Amino acid sequence: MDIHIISIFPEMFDAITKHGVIARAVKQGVVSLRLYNPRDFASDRHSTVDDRPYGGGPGMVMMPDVMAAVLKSALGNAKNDPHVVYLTPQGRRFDYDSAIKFAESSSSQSLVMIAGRYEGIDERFIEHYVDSEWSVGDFVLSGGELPAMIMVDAITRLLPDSLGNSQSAEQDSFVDGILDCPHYTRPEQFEGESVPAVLLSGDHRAIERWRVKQALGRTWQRRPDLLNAKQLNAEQLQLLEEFKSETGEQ
Ligand code: 9D3
Repeated sequence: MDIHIISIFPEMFDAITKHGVIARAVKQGVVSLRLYNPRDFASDRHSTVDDRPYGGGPGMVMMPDVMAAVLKSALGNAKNDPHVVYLTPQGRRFDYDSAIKFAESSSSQSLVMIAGRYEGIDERFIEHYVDSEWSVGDFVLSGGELPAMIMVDAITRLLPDSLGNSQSAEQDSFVDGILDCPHYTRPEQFEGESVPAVLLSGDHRAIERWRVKQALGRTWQRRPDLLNAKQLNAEQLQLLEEFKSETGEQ
């Protein structure tokens, strides 16, 4: 998948291109990332990319002509049928299902992601060039760079051959619509607490049952919205009831 990212702070993306899963995916050719700085496409000698808002008020607005110029450069490098994404607080909320859809379309579609700064981009540019608008949550950030990195990370790890261990993607929280179970490693005693005995038992069926029970129980405690969206089968309902009576909660 080729991803083209437009940002006035391209160095911020070193955070994902130089470390971890995405760096590995880039090295293996699973994904390619290219950055484009709107400043390089400004027409004045100060490389201005923003201007004061018509109608007055605080803040600055990214100029449509500069953004069109940088976008055309990115589109010129896109391999196939580019989809233009704009990261904005006004966008649709990005989640695991959206990440799957982007990953599934990755073989036939290039992605162009535009990270805004200031108050955002002139609306005429958005109407003309943007295919979809995305937010990563209901909190105010300083720009679209971190959201763009969040989306690239979530999508890249779903691409075929991206993770060294393809099993860990399948075992992800949310894959089954519920939270993960707790995890333990050595030492067996830590600050007076021992590891749950079942995990030391060697009884793999009992361990799997305990893990599913904990996952369901934690989802019930912490994210009841996820459980309500999911139809539990008879065994899952039984495990959740066991969790409730074992923890003394209802
Ligand atoms: C403080 C400025 N706000 C007007 C009163 C509007 C505003 C403009 C630009 C708020 C945030 C931003 C910068 N944020 C993003 O570009 C952004 C974002 C976010 O802030 N939260 C969640 N998802 C996203 S995607 C892009």
